[in-house]
Amino acid sequence: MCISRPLPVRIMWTLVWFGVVASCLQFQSVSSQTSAPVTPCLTERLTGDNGTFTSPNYPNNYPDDQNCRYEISVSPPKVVRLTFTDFDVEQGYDFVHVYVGNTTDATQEIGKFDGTNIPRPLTSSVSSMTVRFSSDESVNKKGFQANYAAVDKEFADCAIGQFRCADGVTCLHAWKRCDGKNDCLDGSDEDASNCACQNVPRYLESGLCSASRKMTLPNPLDYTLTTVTQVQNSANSTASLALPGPSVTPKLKT
Ligand SMILES: *[C@@H]1O[C@H](CO)[C@@H](O)[C@H](O)[C@H]1NC(C)=O
Ligand SMILES: *[C@@H]1O[C@H](CO)[C@@H](O)[C@H](O)[C@H]1NC(C)=O
Ligand SMILES: *[C@@H]1O[C@H](CO)[C@@H](O)[C@H](O)[C@H]1NC(C)=O
Ligand SMILES: [Ca+2]
Ligand SMILES: [Ca+2]
Repeated sequence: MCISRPLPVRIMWTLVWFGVVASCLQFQSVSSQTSAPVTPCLTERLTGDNGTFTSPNYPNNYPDDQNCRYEISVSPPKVVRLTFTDFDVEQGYDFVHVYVGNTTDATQEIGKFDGTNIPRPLTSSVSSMTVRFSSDESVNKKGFQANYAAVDKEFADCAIGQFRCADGVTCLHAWKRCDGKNDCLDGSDEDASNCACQNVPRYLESGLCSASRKMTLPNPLDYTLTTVTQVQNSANSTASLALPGPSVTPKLKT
């Protein structure tokens, strides 16, 4: 850092200050002369059923100011499974983002990684996945290496009290359904045709409908129940009556 302590004699201090400023300027011009020219990375399209890709220059350090995009697409109905095999990205400044589909829209992001921990394997719910790598204007690391493969989609077996998104792989707390906010990447929890409010007893009201003493079906107690009568007659409904206190979100005895 270009900082000096004050000296007791004022004239000395002034001289030292000019000396420090001059050496700072000199240092800056030297460092800007020696910084490497920026090579922008191109979008890489990966369309085989499996493959490997890396950050630019791997296994040497990646350059500054990168914004690389890797578009992976496999043959439907297969989906993409991504496995990192090496990972070293400047923590807090450079990042690897992973998105479901051929997009870098923030709403489709399923992971954002930096540092030196190898990220967990990630699986897309559709036949495409996009990886983005960004680096800032200083400090470079080795980067990453990753494999991808076309795999069969594994449908989630969501528990009672959960909602399965239309993508078939994501389970949410059922109270996140019809609450006015997109929680499924595909927005299926807010699908208006499934969010009509139904009249139910006060102890069952939830989410978007709670102001009107209504709830949506399938319901947070058991998403296999599709009518209000089924909900009211269910053991879970009876059980929830026995719970203490008012509950905006129906709870289950555990
Ligand atoms: C990758 O694809 C090739 C040819 O498409 C195939 O022979 C190979 O078994 C695949 N490897 C894996 C790990 O799926
Ligand atoms: C992704 O979308 C872009 C723009 O729509 C298109 O040009 C590109 O070919 C797509 N990539 C893949 C792998 O399908
Ligand atoms: C809620 O319903 C599920 C499925 O019908 C059942 O397995 C579970 O035991 C019920 N829970 C309670 C507390 O009754
Ligand atoms: Ca950096
Ligand atoms: Ca929601």
